[in-house]
Amino acid sequence: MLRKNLLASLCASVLITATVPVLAASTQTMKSEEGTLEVTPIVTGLEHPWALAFLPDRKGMLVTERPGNLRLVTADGKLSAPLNGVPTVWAKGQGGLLDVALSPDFRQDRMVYLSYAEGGGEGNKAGTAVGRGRLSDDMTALKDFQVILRQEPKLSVGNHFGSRLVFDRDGYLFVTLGENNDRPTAQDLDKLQGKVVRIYPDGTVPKDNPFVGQANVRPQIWSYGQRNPQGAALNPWNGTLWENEHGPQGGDEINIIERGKNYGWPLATHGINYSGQPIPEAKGDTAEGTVAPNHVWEKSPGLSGMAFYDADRFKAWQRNVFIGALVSQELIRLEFEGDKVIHEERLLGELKKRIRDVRQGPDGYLYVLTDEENGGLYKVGLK
Ligand SMILES: [Ca+2]
Repeated sequence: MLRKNLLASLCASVLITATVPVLAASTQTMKSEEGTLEVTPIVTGLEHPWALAFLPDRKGMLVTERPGNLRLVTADGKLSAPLNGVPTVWAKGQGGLLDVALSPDFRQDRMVYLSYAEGGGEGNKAGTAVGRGRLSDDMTALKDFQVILRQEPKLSVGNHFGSRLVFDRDGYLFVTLGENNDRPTAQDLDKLQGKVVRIYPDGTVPKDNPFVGQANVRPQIWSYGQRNPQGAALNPWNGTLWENEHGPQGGDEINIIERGKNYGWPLATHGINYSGQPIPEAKGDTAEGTVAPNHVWEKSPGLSGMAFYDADRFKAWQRNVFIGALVSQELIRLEFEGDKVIHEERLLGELKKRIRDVRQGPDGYLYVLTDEENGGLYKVGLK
């Protein structure tokens, strides 16, 4: 009888704890080329998490959830209530709250940058927007949130918003912007669809941007011909901006982004339409005046967040690049000779989850988000 009661109360406590996100302690091990992987869930119960940003001084990290919540995960794995002061997002299809990045001067200004899908277009369409707010001292709210960039006109009915936020070494903010599934816009310089833009942290335009002063051209544009860039990171060894983007059916790409260049979409692509037909505008997998991808996958893994590994903790991973894959449900590890990919390994397939983002933590572990209704944050290292 006693035993039965104990069992019942145990079951009850399990039921209660299972309804709130909790610290999960069970580490899984998986084989990999560089040794045994240790994969530890830090938080579960996240709703379609999209991005994370580490706070300084091991204060934890900010995590976005696509339906519109920004939460704090403390260093010991506690998940906060949604922060106040986050803008209303257009959470449909691929839209919602997307990337999060801290100001390079975060210790002084406490500015948090968000990218997200914003509604309000004609016919209930949406576009990507970027804004910033000051993280309150008690870390429960963003104060005085202001929009600093928006795609206008808004053309998306639910697809291809991008977007990633990357500060370079000089403090310029780069934003990758999807073409809203409206292919020709990626070549239209009077629109911000299908572009990488470069702005000051307050949204104003640097005078040395490549198209400043030209008629009917958006001066924020840094490069064009992008499709749906859902990954980007600054190369820590030389300061260049790397971006990855989804091809259509086939043709996911890594690009090294240079000032004023045309990255080809939809004139040049290794992919075809989902219908099996060629992309109507495509001239082939190359086109004159466009930059070929640095690396291309003929079969699309569904690329998302990207991280360069430059920590000391795991020597075997140094100078590698990691990219989350949504469709193939893996973490891609790439080895390089210079800028050229010479080897690829697929990790975390055992999880069977869409990998949305990967970042290197201050402790040298990788932190990975899974894009699921019950998504998780995992810490990944080598044994
Ligand atoms: Ca391209």
